[in-house]
Amino acid sequence: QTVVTKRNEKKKKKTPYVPESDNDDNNSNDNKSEDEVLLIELNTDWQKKYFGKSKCALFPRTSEEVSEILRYCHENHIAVCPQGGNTGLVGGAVPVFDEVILSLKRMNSVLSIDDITGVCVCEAGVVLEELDDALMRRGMCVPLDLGAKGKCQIGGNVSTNAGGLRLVKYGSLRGTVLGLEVVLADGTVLSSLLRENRKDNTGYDLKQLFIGAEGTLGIVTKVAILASRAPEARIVTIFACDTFRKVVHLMVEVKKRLAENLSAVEFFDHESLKLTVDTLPGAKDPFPYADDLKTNIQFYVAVETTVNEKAMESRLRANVLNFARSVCVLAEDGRKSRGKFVSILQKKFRGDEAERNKPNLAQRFVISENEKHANELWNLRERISVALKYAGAVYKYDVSLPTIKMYELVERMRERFAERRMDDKVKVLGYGHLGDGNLHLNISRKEGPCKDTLAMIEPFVYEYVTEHKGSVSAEHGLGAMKVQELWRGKDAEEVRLMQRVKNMFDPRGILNPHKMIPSSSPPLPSK
Ligand code: FAD
Ligand code: 2HG
Ligand code: ZN
Repeated sequence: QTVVTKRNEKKKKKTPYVPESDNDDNNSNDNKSEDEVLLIELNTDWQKKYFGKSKCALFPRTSEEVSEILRYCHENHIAVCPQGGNTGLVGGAVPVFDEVILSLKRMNSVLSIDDITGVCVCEAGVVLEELDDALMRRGMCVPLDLGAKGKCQIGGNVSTNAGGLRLVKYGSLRGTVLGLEVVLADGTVLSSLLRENRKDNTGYDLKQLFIGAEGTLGIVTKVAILASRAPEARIVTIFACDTFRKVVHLMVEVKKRLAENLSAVEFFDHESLKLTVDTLPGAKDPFPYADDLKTNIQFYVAVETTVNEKAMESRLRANVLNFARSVCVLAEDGRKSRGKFVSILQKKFRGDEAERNKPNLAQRFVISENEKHANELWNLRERISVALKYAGAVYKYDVSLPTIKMYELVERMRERFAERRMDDKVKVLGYGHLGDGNLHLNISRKEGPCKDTLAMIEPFVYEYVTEHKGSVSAEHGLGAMKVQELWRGKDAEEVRLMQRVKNMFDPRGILNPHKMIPSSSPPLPSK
């Protein structure tokens, strides 16, 4: 096999807004040795919400080393916590107690890229952005993109079945991951699952069990993934809407009319935009004059469209512009002077019959002028969770709901806080993957964590989601945060089957204990 990148090759960090280490408040570490500081880092999750107490972290370089570690731990009943980039948001990648941390960071080689089939084979510890760079050099890209790309690893992505921003285009990793190498709890290396065929209908598709297993069934050591053709140009458009109903109808129109070029359709509310603009340097309100016009903008829809050939960019731009003008009350905004902007508005207001009859799903829109501008606009959505990192204690919920009902949960949450006069202490933000019916509800409290706040949120959120036939974890997994929530919304029989699967693969329960699979029976219903 061709080794496309050398192990541990140093790369320039390209996504600076995902903090590489959690050192921003490490003054108290002054008297600690390097190893102690590293252990603290490895025991702490990205949000600084979950803290393990492990005294041992191992950094294997090969599958054989992973196998030796697991064989030893299995024989000696030692618990292991697999760790990728440690960007997970549900406390899955840090120990609960003193489990051995098994970090994949040194297994970071891209092993082969097949120009004919587009299949790429790599070790699990390759950082997503570096894998993308390696593929880009061959005109391809990873069929997955998320805000943590500068730090998360492909093995972590597979183990969480990460969804991300482009699922609308590429589908789930369950479709694009073609094979895996996995080391089982007793040290057995399962290499035969590392297949590169697109089609294989022989027996049960066992690799699927490890996708989204959050390290509870085995350690993913290699991944074979079907790369996509890299687009040569992209256009990002942000629409501003006044109601969530219009947001949803706009999404339906986008999917219908821009389908061929659509790569993402996301949304965020005004509270999210405000926090991002107030917190992150360089983030700007895309509609700075909206207030002057007394428009009631509450929501933003971010649409990303791409073309595979640069030559097609102008045609794409014309299509997107046509679409945007046909659904918008007013003309596009842009980085224009106030004078010019007003004159465009006046022209539009004079509109003809067709103008008056259009659906008016959006109030305004802004379309990217070039790649730099596209990035600026896209960051307003992609970086919301980074802005939240600076907003005090944050309670995160990642749920699936029927799209049309999705935002009601955010409104209900705000009402609950208002009823108890707690609304001045918290910010309730709603954003997410509109095209996939995936809401990110985030509640931040500047003054830090508080039991009363948590009691207002849980179990209400989980009950609401279950009642509406949603999912309590759309894409982040269950980790330690939601391990007991598996009972909710799933039949007890289904959970028991999962417990049996876990028991079969890991009879001694050494792999990521206390995560994802609850060990007990369902909680008794509260009276
Ligand atoms: P880790 O956090 O290290 O681990 C996650 C889980 O997988 C843990 O249970 C761990 O034990 C297990 N694990 C890790 N590596 C392995 C392995 N090789 N073998 C077996 N088990 C393993 N998630 C989304 O789905 N969509 C998003 O859009 C998204 N955006 C994000 C944006 C930001 C800024 C941040 C901080 C996070 C975001 N996430 C998102 C969450 C997170 O990035 C993903 O869950 C990601 O897939 C985790 O990868 P990781 O390498 O960091 O895994
Ligand atoms: C995103 O889509 C991530 O930005 C993070 O999944 C969501 O921080 C969150 O709640
Ligand atoms: Zn997400």
